[in-house]
Amino acid sequence: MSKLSHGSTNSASPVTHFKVRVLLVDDQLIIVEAIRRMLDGHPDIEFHYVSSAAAAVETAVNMKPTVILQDLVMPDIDGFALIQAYRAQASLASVPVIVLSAKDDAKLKAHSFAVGANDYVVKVPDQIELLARVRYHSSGHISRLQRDEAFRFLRESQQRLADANIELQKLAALDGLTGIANRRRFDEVLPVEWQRAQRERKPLSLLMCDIDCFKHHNDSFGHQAGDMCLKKTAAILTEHLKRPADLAVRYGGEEFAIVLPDTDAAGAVQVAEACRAHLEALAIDNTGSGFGDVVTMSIGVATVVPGPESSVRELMERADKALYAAKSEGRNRVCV
Ligand code: GH3
Ligand code: MG
Ligand code: MG
Ligand code: MG
Repeated sequence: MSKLSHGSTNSASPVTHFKVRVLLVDDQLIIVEAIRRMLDGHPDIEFHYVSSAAAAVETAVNMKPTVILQDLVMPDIDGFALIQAYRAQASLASVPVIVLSAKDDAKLKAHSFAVGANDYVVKVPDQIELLARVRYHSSGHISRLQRDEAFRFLRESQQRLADANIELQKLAALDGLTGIANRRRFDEVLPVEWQRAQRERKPLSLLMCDIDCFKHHNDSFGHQAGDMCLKKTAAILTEHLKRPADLAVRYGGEEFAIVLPDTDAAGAVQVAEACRAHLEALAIDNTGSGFGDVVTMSIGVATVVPGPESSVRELMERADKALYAAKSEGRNRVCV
């Protein structure tokens, strides 16, 4: 029996060419050969046969024919009983059955239809007529397969689109250079954390970090060195976060921000100081900057327990002010 060969099952295209899978059930090999010659060589048709009635049902269940050509007179089981046996199988209940009978007999025809046949052809039929009947009875099945295929393709396309959207949303929240969250993410998260802190009457801390004399580093060591320094700084900030809700973002240029929910001033200063010391310890060359020979950063820390009158802007302003103080007091320090 040849291999199942409906169209491609990959999801690239809904265009598939389903073949008509004909199963001939006949004990006479001369008939099998005659029918085979009529059906073979048509690209839309796949010919299969079984000559033993005893094996017919099992063969049919396994090969899932589009249409069955059924001989009536067979040695062990007659064609009528076989048609009834097909109809008792869920997978064969609606497969079209064309009776192939030696006799052009009205009673046999009537009985064939009574036990569930869909058509009756006197053998040996004319090739054109047989092809027409086989294709006619298969058309519903093929169009169902095509419809299923089209639906499957549609479902998969929708799933791919949804996945791509999720990926896009993730990408839209990330900074392209450093891979950490970006300003957009910060703008989403900070108000949410602010409201949570207000509701739960818990402290919320914000760190604004700015690399010192970064323009000098860029000018003296090149833009690529500057980019590398930004990546290292981003990695340090992320490394020093302890809780899942903590968020480090590249706020813009050489400025970073850290949001620390449920963290008091002492805890926030501790994180800030650890980040500052870590960057300094990397000892990235910044000779000639006028403020030390290695890259450092200044960090402003603000902590609030949001009251009913306070606003998220207030927290930002306080962190900015603290950063400004850290710069004016000599850089490479943490100010509150
Ligand atoms: P200060 O200590 O006062 O913060 O001085 P500064 O030189 O760090 O600050 P300034 O704002 O004058 O310079 C920031 C520099 O950061 C200038 C800009 O070229 C550089 N910069 C901003 N974004 C990027 C980037 O994506 N890559 C690189 N390599 N440099 C950047
Ligand atoms: Mg026979
Ligand atoms: Mg700056
Ligand atoms: Mg700077």
